[in-house]
Amino acid sequence: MTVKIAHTAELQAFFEEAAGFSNDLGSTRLKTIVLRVLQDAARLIEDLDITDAEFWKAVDYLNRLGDRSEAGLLVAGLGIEHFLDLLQDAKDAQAGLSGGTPRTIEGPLYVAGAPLCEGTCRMDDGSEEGSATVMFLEGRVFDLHGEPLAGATVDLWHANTRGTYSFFDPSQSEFNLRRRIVTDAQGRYRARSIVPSGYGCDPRGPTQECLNLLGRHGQRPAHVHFFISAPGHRHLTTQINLAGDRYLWDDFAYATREGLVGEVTFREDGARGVAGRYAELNFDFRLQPATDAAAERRSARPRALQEA
Ligand code: MBD
Ligand code: FE
Repeated sequence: MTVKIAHTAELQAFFEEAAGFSNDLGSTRLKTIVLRVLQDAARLIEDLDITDAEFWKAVDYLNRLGDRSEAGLLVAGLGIEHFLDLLQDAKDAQAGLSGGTPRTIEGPLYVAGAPLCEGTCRMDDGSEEGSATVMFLEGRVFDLHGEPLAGATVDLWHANTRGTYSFFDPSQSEFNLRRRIVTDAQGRYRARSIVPSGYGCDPRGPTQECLNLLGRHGQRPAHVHFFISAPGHRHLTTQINLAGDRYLWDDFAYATREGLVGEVTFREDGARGVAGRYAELNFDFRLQPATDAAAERRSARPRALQEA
């Protein structure tokens, strides 16, 4: 027989006390959120007959997840970060905001403050020369009328040939494969970089441990992340996911969306001063107008090396 007590007045009063509602200090917003977490956790425990062993295993899991700084990875892998995009899309639809390049998740691996350059730059430090394929990534930033946006900031980051990111992979040089490019008078950005590989969760990490128990892999297709911003326009967080990757539509983080698939063309014509095979990836972005000043900026999510 299942015993249920979480709904009783006595328990509700107890959770309100635990959430700080019997004092007038602290944050009302946080109290409201914590009360809901306590109520929902209690219901989950009684509804699913969570055993003591299961409960304490979950507590231990959270400790291990934090020890490895994988909380941001787990929320991506469980599709919660994608859910936030779907929710924002639905809010936009209701508010009549539409058009432009689709948003998709930021993921947990952005680092603020990458080198700034005008119009064009090289993103890789040359350390994978010989093993990596050179990639010329370029495109333009437009508004919804098709007018090019000069002076837009294209803040982009991607993995190396092993699927790892500088800063989080301490073997890479500072800001390797991370740049901020200001678009030229034609709204154009150009980068010389290398073709990235897809990311895979650490097979011994707590996120993959959970995914294994869900019968799931922890792989992402090769991709490039972008923050695009321009005065008067709405900040865009998005990615290009590369066509032809076996994980393109089987992304453990659910970031691939229609309109965000990039076609890589491989050439071997000696043009662009590269000996041998190189890649080209062209991708344009379209920004919505900003409805207020806050819409021009990225969210205040905590990030690595946030600028002052
Ligand atoms: C990544 O590179 C990434 O983009 C996401 C969303 C999750 C883990 C690694
Ligand atoms: Fe990524």
